[in-house]
Amino acid sequence: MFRKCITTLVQNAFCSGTSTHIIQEICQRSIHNTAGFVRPPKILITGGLGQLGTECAKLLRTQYGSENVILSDIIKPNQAAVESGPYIFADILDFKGLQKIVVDHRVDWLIHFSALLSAVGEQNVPLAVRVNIEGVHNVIELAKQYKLRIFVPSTIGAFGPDSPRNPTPNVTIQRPRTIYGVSKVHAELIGEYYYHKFGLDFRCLRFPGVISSDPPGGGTTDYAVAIFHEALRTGKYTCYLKPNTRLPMMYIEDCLRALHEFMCAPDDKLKRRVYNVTAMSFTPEELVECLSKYIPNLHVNYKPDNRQLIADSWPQVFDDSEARRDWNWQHKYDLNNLVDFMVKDVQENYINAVNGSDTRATIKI
Ligand code: AKB
Repeated sequence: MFRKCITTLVQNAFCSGTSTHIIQEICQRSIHNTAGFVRPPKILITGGLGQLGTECAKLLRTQYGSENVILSDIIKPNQAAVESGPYIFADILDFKGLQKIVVDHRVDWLIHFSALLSAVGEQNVPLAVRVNIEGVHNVIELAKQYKLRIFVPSTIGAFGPDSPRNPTPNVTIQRPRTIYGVSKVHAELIGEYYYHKFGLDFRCLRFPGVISSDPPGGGTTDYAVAIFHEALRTGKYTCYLKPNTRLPMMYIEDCLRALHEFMCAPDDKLKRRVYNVTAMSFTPEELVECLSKYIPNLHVNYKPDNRQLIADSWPQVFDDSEARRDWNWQHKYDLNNLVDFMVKDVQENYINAVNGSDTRATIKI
């Protein structure tokens, strides 16, 4: 079906004199097989049961077909994950196992989400080194051997106290003070090295804090997700960052659209392999002010812990002008519509789903 659509699209594009931009895009998004036909890419997502994996699979499955997007992790999946499309066990520390998956499933693109985030990485440095550094060695080498296009996310956490924080440009000093940040700088550099040395199609976006109704695990920006769950359930929240801690953020839909557009961007548009992307920057008190419109009696207090030190070394405002210039990155969600979507999503899918609709905190939707 997809092949037929693409073939027709390509024919129509040529016949109707469609711009080369569209033709390039069709070609970038698809793979030529030996018979010269185009087919959708076969995509493997590692760390698929983390914050981004399931939603990323959902988006890519609408584009390329359910059977072409394989979600993987070492965690036992729930029923919904199994029913939504292919799900397999993949341990990123097992190189042979990864080779077998790529060969058996004829993988073309690898989206590598497996990682320990900033706060949890500090609690288990040896594990973070294994997952975030050895894991990246494995997938980069794998992508080289099998000529895969590979996406590895980086982060605002790849910067540190010596970096300019407002704004933080695409290329500047990077001296992070967390193992998470160090491992992400390493991923950026080894990916770029493989690109220059071996022609590996390595693509990397530095994401800010990503906000989704699915809870993330172990990050410094997680307060901006946890607050929705807690505040809607109880009308209260204790924030582990100071009220004026400004950090770059984006809604998950923008984040995954950025990832997909970047994966499809024609090679000749990419002046770099690593780009900053963002949508907004806000502080806990600005988020609380916005959320109070929905929960008028919301009560938030502030008890900074060691995550404050991490946040204080990170960018406050992220300069993503190079992504906007080179491959036309544009965000859609600002603080107001992000809060509106999050309130509805968390209320419907988490609070009401557990409690029934009568026991929620008094909210105005
Ligand atoms: C974290 O807080 O560790 C992550 C990130 C910004 O990379 N959300």
